Amino acid sequence: MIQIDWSRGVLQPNAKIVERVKMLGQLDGIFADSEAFRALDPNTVVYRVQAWCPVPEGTEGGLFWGTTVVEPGQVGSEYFMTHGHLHQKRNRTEYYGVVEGKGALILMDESRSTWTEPMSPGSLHFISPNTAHRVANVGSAALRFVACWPSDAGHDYESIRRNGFSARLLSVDGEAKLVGSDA
Ligand code: PAN
Ligand code: ZN
Repeated sequence: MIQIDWSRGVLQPNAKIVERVKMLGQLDGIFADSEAFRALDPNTVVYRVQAWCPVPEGTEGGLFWGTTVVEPGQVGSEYFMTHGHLHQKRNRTEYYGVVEGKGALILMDESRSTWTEPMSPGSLHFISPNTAHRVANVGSAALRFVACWPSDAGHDYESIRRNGFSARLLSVDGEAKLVGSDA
């Protein structure tokens, strides 16, 4: 049996959960300010994902469950954020639900139009088909959210690595502001 601590999203037991840790060094090229990026320790943890995958990856009709914890921080004026991806099967959708912290869900549609949804405890987010998604922590404490997605969705990180999103979430005078990067 899997247990979730709803106050923090933590999944147990560890033996049945897959855990991934993303450090800054693995996010090279994702942040705009490469000078600020180089000045930071590449071993800094940016986010962690715990996932429960009750069926094999790629199974049609199954669902995966995951908890992501994004640490607070910035690379220059850009907030710590997840890599971001499209689902390999573009019509596969997803739910995100926030348990703790303050963030922004950054979404981009097929025409490269980018917008954000504010994330705070209790906010629930539906990620539509064909929509790239990434999460930024705009607060000063860890941002914790749970996610549920189809087991055959797959993850396309390459398109984001190549083309990015069309806008970035920057701290401008202490406020989160979406700034177009290739408009
Ligand atoms: C989430 C993400 C998780 C980490 O579970 O995989 O938040 O973000 P990246 O996958 O972009 O590194 C999800 O959207 N699954 O489909
Ligand atoms: Zn996803």
